[in-house]
Amino acid sequence: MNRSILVLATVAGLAAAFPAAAQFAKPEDAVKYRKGAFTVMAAHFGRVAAMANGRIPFDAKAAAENAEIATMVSKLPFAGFIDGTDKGETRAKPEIWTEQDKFKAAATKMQDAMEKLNVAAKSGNVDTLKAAAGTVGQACKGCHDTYRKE
Ligand code: ASC
Repeated sequence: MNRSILVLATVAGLAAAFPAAAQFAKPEDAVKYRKGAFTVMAAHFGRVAAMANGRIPFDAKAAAENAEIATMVSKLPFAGFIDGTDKGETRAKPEIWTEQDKFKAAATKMQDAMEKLNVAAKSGNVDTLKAAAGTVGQACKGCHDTYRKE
């Protein structure tokens, strides 16, 4: 591998490893980024939740794959809640910026619950998965109730 490719690969690797360092040219880009991340997370968590609820048949491999993606993506959206992104095409409430510690704690709660879901999904035990999915769902809802407009 030549040197500049190596440098590029390193930079790309760091950017992927530290999503909090995501950069946005305009506030709208940060809003789009976080919405996109929430959309992807919801799609993959939704498949796991549907299995946990019995809405679709349980498939251990699909559960594990989707939980893995949802867990990874759960790290991303919060980098998009930068200053100046409380307006425009967003349902984010101003409390996100006036009580940042609480918002961060709520985000961490969801991310921790997602990590547990990921472990549960790998276990292949549907009852463990059910409990873990319930905890994730509560964390999602808790944040929506407090920090998302209708
Ligand atoms: C989901 C999803 C959410 C949460 C929430 C839980 O699957 O997309 O936003 O669960 O509905 O109450």
